[in-house]
Amino acid sequence: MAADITPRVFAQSIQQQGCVLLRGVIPQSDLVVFQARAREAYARRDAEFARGNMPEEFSRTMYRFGHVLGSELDAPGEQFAIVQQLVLKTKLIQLLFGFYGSAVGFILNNCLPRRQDPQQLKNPNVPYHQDAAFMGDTFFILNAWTPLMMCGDDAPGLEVLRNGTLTTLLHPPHWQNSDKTPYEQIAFEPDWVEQTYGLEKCWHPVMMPGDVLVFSNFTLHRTYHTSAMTEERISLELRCAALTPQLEQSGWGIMKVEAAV
Ligand SMILES: O=C(O)CCC(=O)C(=O)O
Repeated sequence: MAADITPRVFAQSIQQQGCVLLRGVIPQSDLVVFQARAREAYARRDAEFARGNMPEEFSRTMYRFGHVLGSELDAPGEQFAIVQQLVLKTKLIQLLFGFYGSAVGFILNNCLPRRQDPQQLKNPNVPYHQDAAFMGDTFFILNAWTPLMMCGDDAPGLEVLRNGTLTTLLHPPHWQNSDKTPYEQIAFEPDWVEQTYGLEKCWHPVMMPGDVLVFSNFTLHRTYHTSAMTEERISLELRCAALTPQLEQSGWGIMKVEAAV
C-alpha cells in the first residue's frame, strides 16, 4: 500500500486483516545511517560474545534471539533514535494517532533490532506466534516492523497471517510448559496455521528498506525463511499502544507521544 494511505484505510486494514504493509514510508537517508549503526552494534556484540564476556542475562534473553538493545543504535546524546527518527518524523505517527484516537505510548523495552542469519547459526528463526503471548492481551499493541535491508527474497523476511478476526490470546500446545524452550512454548505449528486459516492467508511480502509492515499483537507471524536464502537481515520491531494509565504503569519503559514532532 502506498505511503499516502489515509488513517481510515490504515485502521480498516488492521481491523480486517490484522496487518498493513506501508511502502516507502521511511526516508532512505535515515535508513543508511541506521543500517550502519546496527551493523556496528552487532559487530560489537559478536566480539563480546566471542571473547566470552557477554553478560549471561543479556546472552540468555536477547542475543541468542537475535536482539541487541534499541539504545545501542543511538549516537552520543540521542535517546531512542530508532523511534524518534524513524517513526515520529514520518507519516507513521499520524497513522498511529488516527488508529488509536489518542496519544500513543512506545514500549521502549520492546522496540528492538533483530538480526536473522539464514543459516540460523547465530539465532534460530522465530516460529509462528502472537506477540500477545509475552505481552498479555490487555493492550492492543501495534508492531511497526521494518527491515534495514531488502528481505523476503535472498534474506529472511516476515510472514504474517492476514486475518483481523484474531483479537484474543490463543493458547499454543506447549504454552507455559517449562520443559520446552521459550520458542516451543509460544509456537503454533505451520500445518495447524495453514489448515485452520488457509495457506492463502499466510503472507510474506518482499520488503525494501523504508517499507513498514504494521501488525497487531494478536496477529500470528513468524520469520519467513527458505533454504535458498543466503543473506543476513536486520530489522526493527517498534511496538506501541494507546497511551492509557495502565500502559504507563506497565513497567515496560513507556515513551509518551502526544503530538507529532
Ligand atoms: O524478525 C523476525 O524474523 C521475527 C520478528 C517477530 O517475531 C516480531 O517482530 O515479533
